[in-house]
Amino acid sequence: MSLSEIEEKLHKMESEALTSIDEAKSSEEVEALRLSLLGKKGELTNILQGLSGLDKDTRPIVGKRANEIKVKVQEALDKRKDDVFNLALEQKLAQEKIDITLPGNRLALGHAHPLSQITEEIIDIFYGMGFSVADGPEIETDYYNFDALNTPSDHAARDEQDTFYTNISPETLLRSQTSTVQIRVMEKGKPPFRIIAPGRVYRNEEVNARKYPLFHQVEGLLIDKDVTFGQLKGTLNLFIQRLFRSFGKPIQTRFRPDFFPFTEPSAELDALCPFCDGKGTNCRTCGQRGWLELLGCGMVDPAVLQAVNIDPEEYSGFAFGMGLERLAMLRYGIKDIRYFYSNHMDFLRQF
Ligand code: 2NM
Repeated sequence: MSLSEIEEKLHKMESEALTSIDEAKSSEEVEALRLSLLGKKGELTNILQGLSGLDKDTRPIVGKRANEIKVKVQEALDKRKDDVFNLALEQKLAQEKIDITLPGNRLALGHAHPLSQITEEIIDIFYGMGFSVADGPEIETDYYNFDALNTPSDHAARDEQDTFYTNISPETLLRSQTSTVQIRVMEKGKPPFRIIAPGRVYRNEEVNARKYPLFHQVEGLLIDKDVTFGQLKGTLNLFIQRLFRSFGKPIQTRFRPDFFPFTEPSAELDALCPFCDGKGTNCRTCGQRGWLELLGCGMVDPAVLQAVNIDPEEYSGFAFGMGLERLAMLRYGIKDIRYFYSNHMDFLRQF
């Protein structure tokens, strides 16, 4: 073979190699080409190995040219490998494109139970008037539930028909009011006191739309020097305005005489029915009465103060108690107390 024939063969080999490299579609194809072009049995290796058979003048020219091709092919292989990699990546990215404007999967978010919500609101309102929160046990003794609260031994509330006694001991019961907490606080501390006691209470009652053997109360207590019934009225009237501010109008209140063993005098706080504005006609909420009974209250009986070693000559105070289910039913327009304990999502989601 003449030099020019060899050179032509090399040129052809080079352009064929570069073309096939350019046409490789994957890194596997590129690696297969690397092996067939540059490997031990590759075409170029063959030529470079055959150099010794060439004459002295041709050998360096062919050798130089073959080495040039080897470097070119190596570079082309490396470049193609990068290119197919980037191409594959681009294709993958295009295929797996994410539409970030699609709505996501919403996590179901819970919220506080309506009874917890109204408890928090009531606590907030009394915080604003300087009260703090106290709590105590739900399993009580008849001393804290009745005796210390000036409840006579023959009082109807003590009856098993009304109160749940336990088999722990004859005097152990489920508290029927959270005033037990007030007694415990007064026993331990020194006046003045300004506390509210929210919590569960238990009364042995048949279930209906308005009654349930377990319900929730907030009871309040203020003990100081020279406390007046006027302060009681002012405090509770302001509380009612704030609790029912969602009605968007002032709520007219009135105090009617009532009786509790632990207060004297005692009163019932009524609100003019905000649903019928006191007219009563066809009003289901106030049962045609025009007034809603909201809570009980009064001046703490001196006998209660004596039971916790507070001198009634030096200190006086007022107390009040309210049922949360009843207030929540009025506030949110709930028709049946059993909804609070049914755990139906359709009910709970409304609050
Ligand atoms: C009520 C009504 C009136 C009351 C009394 C006391 C205590 F401990 F000071 F004697 N705590 N709560 C009270 C007074 C509760 O609930 C209708």
